[in-house]
Amino acid sequence: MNFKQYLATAKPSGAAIPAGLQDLLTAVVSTCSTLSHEVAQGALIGLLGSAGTGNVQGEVQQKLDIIANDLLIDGVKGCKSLAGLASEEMELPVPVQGTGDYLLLFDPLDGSSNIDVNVSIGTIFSILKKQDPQAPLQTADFLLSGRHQVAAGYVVYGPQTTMALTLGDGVVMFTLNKVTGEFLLIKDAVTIAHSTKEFAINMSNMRHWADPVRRYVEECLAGVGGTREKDFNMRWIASMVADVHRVLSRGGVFMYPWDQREPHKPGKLRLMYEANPMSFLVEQAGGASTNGKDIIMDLQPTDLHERVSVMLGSKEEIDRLRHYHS
Ligand code: P6P
Repeated sequence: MNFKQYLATAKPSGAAIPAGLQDLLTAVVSTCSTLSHEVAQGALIGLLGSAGTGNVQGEVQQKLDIIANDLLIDGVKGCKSLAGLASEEMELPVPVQGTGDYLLLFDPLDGSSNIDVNVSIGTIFSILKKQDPQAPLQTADFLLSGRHQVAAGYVVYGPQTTMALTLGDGVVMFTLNKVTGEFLLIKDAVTIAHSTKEFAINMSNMRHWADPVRRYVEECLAGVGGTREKDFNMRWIASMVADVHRVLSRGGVFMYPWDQREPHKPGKLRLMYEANPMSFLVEQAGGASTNGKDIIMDLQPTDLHERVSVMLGSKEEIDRLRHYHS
């Protein structure tokens, strides 16, 4: 089954996918197919390296960051149901139709520091239902908790170009057939095992972590020699899409927690277009996602680009982390 057939036949929670949402998802996924081709060309078409500019986050933008952002804006501008969009790469939201049922948020190319070393990167997207479709677009329209998402997903540009998607009724995965340009269904009920032996975190930050995170990781490292009933393995790709794809594919825990390097910031990752869409996918696959104390999708945002501490994945481990934070 290809993506178009899936959209036409799927009935998440018993109802057909609204035509406006089908149109928007088709535009996003089609753009990601184009982006997959651009990413794969890399140096061949002069797309590696820095663009020499910075984004609203104060980060150096890679050439592909800007290309991905522009491709996504151009790809969805014709969607009649899309009131507006917001991107990691832009300070303010962009009106599309101004009115309409949906709001699109995205990190156009997450992990872009990995572009120049040929490591998997990806696009993360979240779709919110606009509370008052007929009212003119305002930034405040986007400030909804993750519970208001009607769809979320990512496309990882790796050895395969694979998409994970949830419409609120489980998680499905598609892989791009680069000959036909079609995304074909590969998994229709993605689940995360409640237990795992694998965790992902940037260990070089260990001395900066809060005590509950340090305790959890030290116990994982000690394994059966300590308080845990098993030994653990560690992974860190430094590309959230790739790390979360591994968690969705074989279980595990992904952590980018608050640390004291920038104590005034709650974390590194962004709530609206990184943590919330990934948390929606993880919860829909039977996992859990927390900032340590709260469930991430329950958080009420106050700023479009606010950051959050993120710990997500296999439920038993996330429950343990929440207990250590209580
Ligand atoms: P660090 C990529 O820049 C990113 O935002 C996430 O994709 C990734 O998980 C994290 O930062 C990696 O951060 O500090 O390990 O380089």
